[in-house]
Amino acid sequence: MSNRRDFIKKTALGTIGISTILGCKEIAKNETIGAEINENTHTKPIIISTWNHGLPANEETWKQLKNGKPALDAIEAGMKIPEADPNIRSVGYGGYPDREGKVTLDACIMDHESNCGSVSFLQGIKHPISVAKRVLQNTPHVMLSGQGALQFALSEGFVEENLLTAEAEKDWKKWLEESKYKPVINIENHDTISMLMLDKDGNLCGGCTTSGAAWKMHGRVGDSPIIGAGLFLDNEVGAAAATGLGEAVIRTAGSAMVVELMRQGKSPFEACKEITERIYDKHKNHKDMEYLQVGFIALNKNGEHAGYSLRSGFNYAICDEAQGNRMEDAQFKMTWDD
Ligand code: SD4
Repeated sequence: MSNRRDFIKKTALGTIGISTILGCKEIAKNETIGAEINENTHTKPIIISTWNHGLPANEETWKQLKNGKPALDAIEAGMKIPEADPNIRSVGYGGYPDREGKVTLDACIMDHESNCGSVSFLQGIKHPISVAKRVLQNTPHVMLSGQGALQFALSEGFVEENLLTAEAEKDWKKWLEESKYKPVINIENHDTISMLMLDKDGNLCGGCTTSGAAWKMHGRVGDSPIIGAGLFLDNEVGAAAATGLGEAVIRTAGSAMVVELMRQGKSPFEACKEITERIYDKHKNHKDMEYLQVGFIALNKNGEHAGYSLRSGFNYAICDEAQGNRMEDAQFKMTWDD
């Protein structure tokens, strides 16, 4: 637990004075934990992404948009940044493997016409978000899984490669010494990346990509590739995405419910908070589940956005013309000590 406390402290300090440049203006951010709800942004386009690795992802997506690329291509390009980064242990190449030592990836993408593409339990392909986009564009299906997803990727020209880096393998071998099934979430602040975007025409789209919970059982699929759980949007209403313990998000159809609450008139903040609290209520044993963490981000048709998490430490990156690319600490229900 002390690790988590240190991490939370570090996160708070890390965000003080963060300054980022994004082809527009430089910003210095001074708010930290419990920052004001930022629901007054009315600019388009706007991109929001989970965690610190959302910053470079947003930056790339923004660049693509400015170069006139279609929204889905821009989302894909942004998400490929953390997927390719060997230092991010929870996404793509360099992600932690399952308990058998296999890196298995989940990803999905969705556009404003509710077209969806998704891959789950995909091995050996560095950019699952790109395969998910091809599923959307080139198949009559929404989701391909495992060997079939790999076969499809290869038929589309993707190249199979080893995604287990020496560092991730070392950590896995260390874990094997005790071999406890304890998904490690939110400790080092580099988790699943989910991205939501409202483009200049006022259309929504989103994506999500992850290597999932570390040391998961072989074959386990989380919420991230599941439309309605890890990601959902309705172009009439808004978009939502999740990070954290996938099982908890699937149980509550998390992202779909956040969007549905926005349809009923709730703000992004109110919707994220209500579903997070629903998850809390459904896990009465949360004290025995010290790894239980979920976080949601949401963006509505007006460009209003919010993030909210069950436990402290969740943050998300926001990028728009007015304020550039910056981090916001999400409000939360409880700390890791509660
Ligand atoms: C999963 N939701 O596989 C993913 C992991 C994650 O923050 O988001 N971690 O359950």
